Amino acid sequence: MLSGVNGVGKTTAIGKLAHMFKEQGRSVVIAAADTFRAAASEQLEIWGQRAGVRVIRHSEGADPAAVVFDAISSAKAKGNDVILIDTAGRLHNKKNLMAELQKICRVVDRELPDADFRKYLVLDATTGQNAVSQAQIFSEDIETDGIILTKLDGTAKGGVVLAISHDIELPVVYVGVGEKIDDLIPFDATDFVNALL
Ligand SMILES: Nc1nc2c(ncn2[C@@H]2O[C@H](COP(=O)(O)OP(=O)(O)OP(=O)(O)O)[C@@H](O)[C@H]2O)c(=O)[nH]1
Ligand SMILES: [Mg+2]
Repeated sequence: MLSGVNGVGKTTAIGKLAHMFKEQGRSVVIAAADTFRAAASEQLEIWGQRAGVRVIRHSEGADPAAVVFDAISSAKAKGNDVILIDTAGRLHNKKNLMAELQKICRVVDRELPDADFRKYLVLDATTGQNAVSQAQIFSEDIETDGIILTKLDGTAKGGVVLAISHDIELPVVYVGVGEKIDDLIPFDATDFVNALL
């Protein structure tokens, strides 16, 4: 499940992850649990087509947790082994939206108690120090397993990674380096530090 504030690159990262898992020979389904923003599901559908992956979607305004429930049922029926959950961009101070994320988590925990459920926070490298406070606040409300740091292809060097791993002790798992489907790479600390130096 990917979460994060508006526009950080969640949906793009879902598309890239779908492609990456497919390349690894996994069978993937995407849950379009951003039912909040107009056209979010359509955007995801395009990524699903590019990656060759099914997208489970409901109409705009539907309960995101219900979308996730359906995606899980569908994955069980079809024998998929990876479910990617896209969520609506939210400001961390919007309590109802955080509650919505927690509800999705409860559905996953209940329906797939043995799953390796990873909750990643997506952060935009170009937002600098603000990303650190986002990570702090999100990880208070949602148990977070790691960070996907996007837009590292721009001017940002991503020095913010050092602050995040130092202050919040969350690992960076993937970095986004562009807008194309294969512009997501697993984070490698040694490579990263060498590039910074
Ligand atoms: N250069 C660059 N652009 C990126 C990267 N990841 C995402 N983007 C761009 O950032 C913009 C927002 O991406 P989305 O994936 O729609 O972001 P989101 O977090 O899903 O946005 P909301 O659902 O509205 O909260 C798009 O124009 C993407 O093409 C990246 O790694 N590098
Ligand atoms: Mg999105």
